[in-house]
This record gives sequence, C-alpha cells and structure tokens, in this order.
Amino acid sequence: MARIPESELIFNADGSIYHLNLLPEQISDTIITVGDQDRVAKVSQHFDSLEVQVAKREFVTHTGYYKGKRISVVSTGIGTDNIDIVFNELDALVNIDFVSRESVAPEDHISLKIVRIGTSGALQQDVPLGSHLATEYAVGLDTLMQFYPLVETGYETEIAVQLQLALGIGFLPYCVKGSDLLREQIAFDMVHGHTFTCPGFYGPQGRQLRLQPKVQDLIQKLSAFQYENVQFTNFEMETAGIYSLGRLLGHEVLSLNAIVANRISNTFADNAEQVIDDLIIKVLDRI
Ligand code: R1P
Ligand code: URA
Repeated sequence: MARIPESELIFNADGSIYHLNLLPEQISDTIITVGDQDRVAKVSQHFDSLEVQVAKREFVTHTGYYKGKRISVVSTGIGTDNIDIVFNELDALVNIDFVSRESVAPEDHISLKIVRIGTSGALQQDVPLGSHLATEYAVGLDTLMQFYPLVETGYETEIAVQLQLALGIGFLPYCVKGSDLLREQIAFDMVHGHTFTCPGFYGPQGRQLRLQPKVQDLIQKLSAFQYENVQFTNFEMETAGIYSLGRLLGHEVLSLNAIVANRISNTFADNAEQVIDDLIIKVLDRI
C-alpha cells in the first residue's frame, strides 16, 4: 500500500483529521448525518450517554449510546461539496492507518452504515407535507461525480441521459441507487421515492426571487420527468453525493427526507421541527 503524503491526508496537531477534527476511536461504525449542526444535539439528546462531543466549522460530531448501541451523529452542512469532505474523512478514520498513512488491506476494510436525516421539498402533489421519504435512486445535478470514477448501471446512466435531454442542460447528471438493505430495515413504512440533488436552494431548485431562471419551467420538467417506473418525488442538496461516495468507498448508505415543502402546491410545513424529531426517533430505534 502506498503511503499517503502529508498534503493529501492532513492531521491537526492532536492527530485528528483535518476538518472533522476526529480521532479514529471517536466514531462508531453506525453513523447518522444531518445537514444542520444544531440538529446533532437533537439526535444525541436521546442518547443514554454521550462519550464524544467535537466541533469544527459546520462539522459537529456527537458519539454515544442509544439503547446500548454506539452511534455517531455528524453534521455535514449544506451541499455535496461538504459531503466530499465528510465522506472522505469518515472513511479515512476507519480505512486508513493514521500511523503508517496507508489504506488498510482489502480484507480489513470497514463498511460504515450511514443514514442521512435531512429536510427536502416535494415535487409531486401527492407527497404530503410532514411525510418521511426514503430515497431509492438519486440524481446529482451537481458536478461532484465529474471528479470520481463512479460506475453506474446501464439503468442509472439511462436515467441521467434522459434527464439531460428533458432539461436541455449542457452537462450529464449522475444517477445512483442507495442501499436496498438499509431501506428495508429502516424505511419499511415510509414513502418510497427518488430524489434530485441540486447544487443550490434557489435557482437550481427553480426558486425565483430577483433572478430569472436559465432553465425554463424547471419545476414542471423535474416533476414530469419519468424513466420507466422511476418518477422523482423530491429534491434536496446532498443525497446523490452520499450515495455515490458510499458506493465508491464501500459503505452502506440511506437518505431519509422529512418533507417540509411541497413545490407543486406551494406550501411549507408549519410543524417542520416535529416532523424531523419524529424521523430522528424512528431512525434511532431502527438503525
Ligand atoms: C437547504 O435548506 C438544506 O436543507 C436540506 C438540503 O439538502 C440542504 O442541506 O437538508 P438538511 O435539512 O439536512 O440541511
Ligand atoms: N431542502 C431543500 O433543499 N429544498 C427544499 O425545498 C426544502 C428543504
């Protein structure tokens, strides 16, 4: 195994990894990610005991025990650029030897179980505000996978190609499926859906404040898009990055969405916090 240089794998003075500020022993192999750093404590408040509390920038980590199970909660901040940092560093914590700076041997590879608890906007009239939605396929409209050799199935590539045509955009999106196993284990009673991951909250999600859109009728096009029996239910800003880096790095990943907005009925949930809290409890009990 090649030694990874100091400029590529960066440690802080205390030996912790650069952005997450964590040491390998400070995370569990069962991880919940949330976007908002204040949501970390909303998860860990349910722990029986809290062992680790670390924070740097938007990356807050709490590790503790919930009903005897060791769980870490990590905030990612917003966007797939942050997911790149969080996933590479979480993976390094378990699959790179911090002393030798080498990857562990393939037989020692640790597969993390990672579940995102996030908020999301619905793209279909019949996805109710306040529902909990589990993503099967995610399409990334961001550029993260321009920089990694993601291997897509023929089916995934076809979705991406057809979507590019439907939107008339000058780049090929990427499409990737999450873990069937985790979806069946944790999301068996949730709304089943497919998710667009957008590189912004406003223009890239068809919101118009003072700027004119470049892609005309984006919401209508995303809502109407269908490939075979895959119709997209919602959008947010991390899932496709999570699913593709999970596949590339060998981790089990699932994205769960608390639906707080419906962009077809133009409504926003007045109980968004409660919807997220209910999702947190479900995940803690099932993960
Ligand atoms: C935008 O408001 C943010 O909310 C959603 C989007 O993915 C984006 O991160 O998720 P979180 O609530 O987990 O941050
Ligand atoms: N998060 C998003 O990214 N979009 C929404 O509409 C709601 C939450």
